Amino acid sequence: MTEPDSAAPATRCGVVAVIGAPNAGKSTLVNRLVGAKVSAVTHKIQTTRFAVRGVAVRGGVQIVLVDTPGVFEPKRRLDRAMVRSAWDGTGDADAVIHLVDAPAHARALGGTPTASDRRTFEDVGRITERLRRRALGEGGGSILVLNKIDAMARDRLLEVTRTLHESGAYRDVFMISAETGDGLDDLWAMLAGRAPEGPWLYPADQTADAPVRLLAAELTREKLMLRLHEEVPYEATVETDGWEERRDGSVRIDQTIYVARDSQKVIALGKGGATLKAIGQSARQEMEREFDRRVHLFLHVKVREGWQDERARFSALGLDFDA
Ligand SMILES: Nc1nc2c(ncn2[C@@H]2O[C@H](COP(=O)(O)OP(=O)(O)OP(=O)(O)O)[C@@H](O)[C@H]2O)c(=O)[nH]1
Ligand SMILES: [Mg+2]
Repeated sequence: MTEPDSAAPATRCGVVAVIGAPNAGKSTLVNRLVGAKVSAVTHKIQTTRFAVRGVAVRGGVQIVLVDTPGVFEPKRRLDRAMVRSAWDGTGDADAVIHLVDAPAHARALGGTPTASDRRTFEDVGRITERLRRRALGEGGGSILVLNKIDAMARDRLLEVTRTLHESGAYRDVFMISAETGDGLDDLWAMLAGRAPEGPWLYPADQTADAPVRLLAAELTREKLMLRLHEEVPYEATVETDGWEERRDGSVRIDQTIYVARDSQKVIALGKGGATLKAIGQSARQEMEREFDRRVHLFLHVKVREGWQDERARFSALGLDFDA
């Protein structure tokens, strides 16, 4: 006969999806809570292309955070697959956070909004509507989290909160700065308090569940997005082709950057290959930090017209080609 082990403290584990318009700070929030870089962050929209799971642990609680691509009106096939991946990410979650760029929302409500503020405002409206319908169906309600409060006057927050809260889609409101960490302890306390009792889904020392080759490709794509302008980053994708462990503990990583046109290859290479070299250098440095080992990184640029219509490129990212 086995006695129930009453001495062992109960563990908790919850899955929390973070959804929001492009550029709301979803990846910044997930990285911050996890305490490691599990998802790419840039100032550009549409940085995250597929749902990424980061694992955060504090005390006896493990929270699996699902970072998702921004939700916007999709036009291309890749956009559709990204938006589908975002909503799919909320499917098996115990809780859904809707992260909103509060300063952008405040400007759209009554200020001097930019075109991108207006787009964000519309995206937020569509997300709220879908979450509202979901709340009616499941009686749950999502968590509204207003981000970037470091970048706005506090008195504007009230109006933002009121207009979003009256939709009835949300059961809680939090105000945070994912960048400075302001408000994150309160947010964590709520998430931890509501996490169901149960065993952890991941080992205590694991922070991400994406294969390391995919994480490495994302780090390179982040550097490429930061360094290249206009349409190039959106028409590029990165794949890890080779991962070779060396006896001295270092690793050789070979990656291909696919671009859609010759002119983009010229830009990606830069004068005498200088741009590619700089991208490679900062990607390698970050890989060495994240993987805690020496990295030899070899980047190749290939023109692949129409890669955005190739099934294989989508499955490399875990995206649904037929979304
Ligand atoms: N001032 C300020 N900026 C922030 C904050 N959180 C994120 N940012 C910035 O907002 C930009 C977008 O951040 P991301 O984390 O990439 O946003 P995202 O929602 O993941 O974007 P997509 O993946 O493109 O949908 C970056 O430049 C961040 O540094 C914050 O709390 N305050
Ligand atoms: Mg992101």
